Amino acid sequence: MANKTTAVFFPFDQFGGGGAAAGARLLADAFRELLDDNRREKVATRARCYAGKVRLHEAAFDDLDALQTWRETGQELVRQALARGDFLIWAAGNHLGVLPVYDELAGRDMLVVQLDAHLDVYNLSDCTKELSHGNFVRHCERLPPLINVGHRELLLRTEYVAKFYRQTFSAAELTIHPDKTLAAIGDACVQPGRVLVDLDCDVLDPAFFPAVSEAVPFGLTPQMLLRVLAAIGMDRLAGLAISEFQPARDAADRCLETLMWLLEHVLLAVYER
Ligand SMILES: [Mn+2]
Repeated sequence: MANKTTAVFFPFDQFGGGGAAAGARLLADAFRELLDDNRREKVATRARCYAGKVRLHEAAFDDLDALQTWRETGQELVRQALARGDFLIWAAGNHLGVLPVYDELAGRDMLVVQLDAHLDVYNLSDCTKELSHGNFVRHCERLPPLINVGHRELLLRTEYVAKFYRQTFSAAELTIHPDKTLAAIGDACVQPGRVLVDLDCDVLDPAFFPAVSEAVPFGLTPQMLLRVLAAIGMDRLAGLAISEFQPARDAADRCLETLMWLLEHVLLAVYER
């Protein structure tokens, strides 16, 4: 069981997916409210298993200095959390805001399972060559071992994708052959090190989660997302990153509630294991 949890809210959303910083800030508010509610509750609830165990850190990017050093600042926050042996919750703005986590995990004994509609290695004619939320995996000097689950890619060729990803499991494979694909995901996660799950919200189908900037049809249901997490194995989980939540496109806080439910579910799984 993890000693403590470091929950970092990292509202960075430059270079694609602008507006997702508000998502990270909204999650920070909701998360703080959750911890406060738990503290006030006099009846013994399951939430007591993580009471007093969560450190919350909210980064801010409201001046040029903070923006210029975003990557180093982020990496240092991840390094400190891992050095303490904490479980890591990383709520970024856009997906690029998870890059500091990748930077720090490269060279460590940890696998990243990326749940994302996109393989963020786009080099197509209409894509910027500069660092963006859609190509940042190409820009890593060193990458942690990477697996994608839930992509809807129909253009990039297998040999190109294989330069960056150890394995990929598309949303279509998961839908057509769920049991076989879930078993293969579980097999891919059997390794000496632990696993960080990197959830880009657009892995979910837009019918369930419309609050993203780059929605793609034929996505995962929230129920399938739970099955994927179970297949990875909660006992292997070292952290959860969340990104690309665009609250301006949410409807009656449905997507916010989806993410908060997931965070509570993961905290319970970590501290009740
Ligand atoms: Mn994406």
